Amino acid sequence: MSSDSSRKIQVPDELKEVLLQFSISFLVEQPPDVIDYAVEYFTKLQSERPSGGHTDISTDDQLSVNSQDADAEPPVMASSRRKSVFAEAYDPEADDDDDGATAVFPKTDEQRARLVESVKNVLLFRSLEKEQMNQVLDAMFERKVQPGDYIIRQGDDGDNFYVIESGVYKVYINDKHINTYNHTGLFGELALLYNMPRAATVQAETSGLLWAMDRQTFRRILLKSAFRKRKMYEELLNSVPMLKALQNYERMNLADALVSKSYDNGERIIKQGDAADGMYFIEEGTVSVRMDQDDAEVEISQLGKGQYFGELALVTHRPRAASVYATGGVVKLAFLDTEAFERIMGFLTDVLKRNIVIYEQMFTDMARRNTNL
Ligand code: 1OR
Ligand code: 1OR
Repeated sequence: MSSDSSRKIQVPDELKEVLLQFSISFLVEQPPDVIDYAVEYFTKLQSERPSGGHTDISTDDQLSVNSQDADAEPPVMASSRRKSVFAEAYDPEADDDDDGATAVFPKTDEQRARLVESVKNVLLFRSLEKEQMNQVLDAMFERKVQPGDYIIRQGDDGDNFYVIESGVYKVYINDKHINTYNHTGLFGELALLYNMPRAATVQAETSGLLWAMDRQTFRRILLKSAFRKRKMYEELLNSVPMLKALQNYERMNLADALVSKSYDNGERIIKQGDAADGMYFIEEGTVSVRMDQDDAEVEISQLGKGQYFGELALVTHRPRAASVYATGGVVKLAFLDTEAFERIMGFLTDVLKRNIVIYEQMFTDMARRNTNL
């Protein structure tokens, strides 16, 4: 090492911070082109800083996070944001982070039962085979937390992924509160999935209990399946206008929750009057929406690729308002169950409720036409 300290290049803290924030933003957004993204990112940064002032990272909105509390409705995404929600350039198949070892943490029956209960609603685990699920359960270990404990710090390397058994956890980006977990959910998956620094800080608000899984096990068992699924639904989720109101992060969670279903020509997908169990997005093909009228069914609408149905009963908590049939060949749908719908799309219900007004208006028009006949 040189003893001549005057020749050492000083890296300003501001430069480090700006580059770190840029990298996090880039990795969360996963845009197709780094240069285009950098131009857009730094232009936005420049336009937002106070005139004549220097960049104040701690108060800037680096990740397009709205300053409002996360409990409020999230911002609608600016149109300049990239279409791609998912990691296009990053190929997990080529990324071999696998040292072959799977940790096993022995558990009592009581612990295992609690763990099974905690992971029941983890969307990321949905596409796992039974054997993989058992490996996941073996590999998870308990971590007790106290109020104020930092579980994850923004910018750190990713070590573990966490599933919440109990406790309240607050999420911060650049010291701004952006999300809260209340006794359920998971966090810490982003850094491990995308091989990037932690995108946010997670701090325990109360005492609680977490189930953790180390990075190697997470990547070995979950990486490829989670990636395939997110990639598979990318185009579909980008093509649904209503979902533009979701943040990238939420759209990724939505992809984890979807289940593919196929219906043959003529097959009934939804029956009017039934209780609802979820909603559908159309991946391929068309469906016919029909309503009972006297003793017959009347077609009231046809829907195609990128459109959705079955949301009405979920929003109104009423039985299905119409029947829906597959038409014109095989129809491929992505199904979102009620529980996941409420968790992910809860705040979109205002958007969805606007449809009800349209449906009701059409219903009134139709009834009026019928009585005039
Ligand atoms: P991680 O490994 O990056 C921090 O470590 C964790 O905070 C992250 O994984 C997520 O599990 C969790 N954006 C990014 N990370 C979030 C967000 C989030 N919410 C929770 N985490 N949001 C989007 C902000 C632009 C909030 C969405 C409501
Ligand atoms: P659901 O959960 O009630 C049937 O199950 C679905 O058909 C419904 O959600 C909507 O997603 C979809 N009126 C009611 N439901 C409709 C309509 C509709 N169109 C599609 N669905 N109208 C047609 C509006 C173009 C009004 C008819 C008078």
